[in-house]
Amino acid sequence: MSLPLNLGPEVAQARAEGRAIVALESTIITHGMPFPQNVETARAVEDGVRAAGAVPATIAIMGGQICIGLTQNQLDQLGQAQDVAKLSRADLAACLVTGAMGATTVAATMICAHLAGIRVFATGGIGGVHRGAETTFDISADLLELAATPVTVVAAGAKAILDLPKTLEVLETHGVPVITFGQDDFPAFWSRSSGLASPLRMDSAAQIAAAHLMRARLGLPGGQLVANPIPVEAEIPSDEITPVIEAALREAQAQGISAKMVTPFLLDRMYEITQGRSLTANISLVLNNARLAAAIAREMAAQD
Ligand code: PSU
Ligand code: MN
Repeated sequence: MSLPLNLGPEVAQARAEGRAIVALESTIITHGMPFPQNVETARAVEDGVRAAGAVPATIAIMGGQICIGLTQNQLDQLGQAQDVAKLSRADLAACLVTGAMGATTVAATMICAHLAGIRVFATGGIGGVHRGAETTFDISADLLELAATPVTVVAAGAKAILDLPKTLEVLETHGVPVITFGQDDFPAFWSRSSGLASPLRMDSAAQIAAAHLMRARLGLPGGQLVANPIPVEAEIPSDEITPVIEAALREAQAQGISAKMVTPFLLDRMYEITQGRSLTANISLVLNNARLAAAIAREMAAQD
């Protein structure tokens, strides 16, 4: 049986021509931002990839197919649908078999991108080790996917709703290169610095692309995490965001939020507490990541 892979026309053409393609996830659309900003942002991010000379491929599961590159209609449908499944590695096959609509997380997007031969992926923030993981065991499957699947993921670091030191430790254990772009400190999503040193630093897209290709030559499985700091003008300093994070975490605990609902719950509460400012920052950093990912994808296409 063939793969249930459905390439959008723009992606199919780019693939035939060997052009640079950047994968984009869909959980950020269904579970990360409210409508209509989710759909507007998804379109702006796609345009940002095009303006930087690559082709965007937003990935989601629709009608029993892995859709690589959504039409405007599909994007609208996804952005407004209720009860879309949040898919990680564990849920992907089941969703394809049942025909339900599913949004791909970082982990699932990496798997689908790799099946389609796409090596670079831009998002906002990755999942990680949650605070209190020593009792809940809540560690995102995104981390293990980075260890297994050869896709370079550009994110603005990880949110400080997570336990960032433990997140870096788990990445280290599993052999995932964590490369911060243009600075020594690992960024913390809304803030440019987490106060933690980044394991690696690179200052050019060409080097990041070369490092990805070198890992493949060495026979090392897995991808790379590229941490791209939020633009200065969009940053929310950590002394402002920390109390908001703590309030959201307290509410999650009081309401017994667990498993897959933890990240969406926290994002939604932070949006409300900051009166939308967390979303404005989120949109700005995703656009910034899309541009860097496009530059890396172009370098990779040029180097091989
Ligand atoms: N972090 C964010 N925004 C997001 C997500 C994470 O700042 O939208 C989404 C991504 O799709 C990520 C997923 O892959 O949440 C991680 O979920 P979990 O923690 O349940 O693994
Ligand atoms: Mn989790």
